[in-house]
Amino acid sequence: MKIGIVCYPTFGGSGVVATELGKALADEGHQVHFITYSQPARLDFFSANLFYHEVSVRDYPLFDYAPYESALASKLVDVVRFEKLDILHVHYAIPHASAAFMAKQILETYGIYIPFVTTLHGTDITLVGKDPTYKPVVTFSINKSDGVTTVSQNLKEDTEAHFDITNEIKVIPNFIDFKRFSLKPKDHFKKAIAPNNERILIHTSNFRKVKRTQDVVLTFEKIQKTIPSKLLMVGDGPERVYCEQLCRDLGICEHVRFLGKQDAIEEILSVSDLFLMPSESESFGLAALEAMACKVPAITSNAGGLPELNVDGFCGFMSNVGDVNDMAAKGIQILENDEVLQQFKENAFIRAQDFDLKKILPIYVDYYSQIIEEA
Ligand code: GMT
Repeated sequence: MKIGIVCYPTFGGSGVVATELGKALADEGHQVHFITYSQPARLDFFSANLFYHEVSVRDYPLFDYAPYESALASKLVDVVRFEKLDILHVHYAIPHASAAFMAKQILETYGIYIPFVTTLHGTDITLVGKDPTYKPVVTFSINKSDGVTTVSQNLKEDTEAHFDITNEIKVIPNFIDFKRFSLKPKDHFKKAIAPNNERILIHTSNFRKVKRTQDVVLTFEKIQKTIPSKLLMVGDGPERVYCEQLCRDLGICEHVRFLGKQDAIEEILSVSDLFLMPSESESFGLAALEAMACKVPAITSNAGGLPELNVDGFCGFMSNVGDVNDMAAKGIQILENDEVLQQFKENAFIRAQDFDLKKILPIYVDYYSQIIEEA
């Protein structure tokens, strides 16, 4: 198949899923064309089946806001026409689904029919999409998509509850590529972080409010009173400064390292013992799956789609949003005994295998074929 992929080319989960999916499809022999405003973060190598088309938005003194959606739709028309694509797969509703619909309409005037699949990732529905500013466009473009997927059953139900959806939604969960995410021998790194063999806790995110990163610090502060431990905070974003201040206020700075944005996240996960994800809402929780693949159990909130990933008492525990006392108690339960910790680590790895790329990729391929056939 010749597949066009549209996504946000940033470190966010939707961009990661789109990029990893495109790479895997290309490995399988499909021709994959990424159409984005800059090179996706994990697409920094050459492959014969991968193509990248940059959407450049021309500025003009009249524009207070450059019309990205129109530039994207025009680029889609161009790429579909000249590369003869079979299907478009757009990740994140706004503005990708509506741009795809516009491109599809324009292409029909050339006698070209192109179906498009929209994958909803979470914040495009839970935070942004429900805003009246965007809701009519989000509803319309979901209903006009030839196929719609969500990354969890919870996100599907949330979408159906808050939008007037007439389309069937298919759930295809996030996936993990074990070729990249697996335990790496990084003992020297572990020694540098935890010279006295302390337990290592980790949080990775974009430090947006929805991630409740201050709860990570509060939970850690309680755990380290009982269990000698260190905390790694990976990523960057608006909440980071407040977390740093909180560490100062609590007097725990010597036990917390803020590492900023990191590419080789699997290496840092490989030295970690417990992952913390106390999010306010999380449609799936890809970062927790990446941790589990590297044998790191997770304490998460029970929000959104997290119960579809985290199996309470098996590969981690879940707590109510904001209940840092419960998260700390459950963290201590996992960390205080070597054998218990080892068992949770093995279980985390077992759970991650349910989301192996090898299992999820064929679901996408079959879905594309079905959509193309129905078109
Ligand atoms: O979590 C983020 O801030 C990034 C966000 C995005 O929209 O790119 O991630 C969302 O999509 C991921 C991939 O499908 C999911 O694993 C994340 O759970 C989801 N984030 C939220 O729902 C907050």
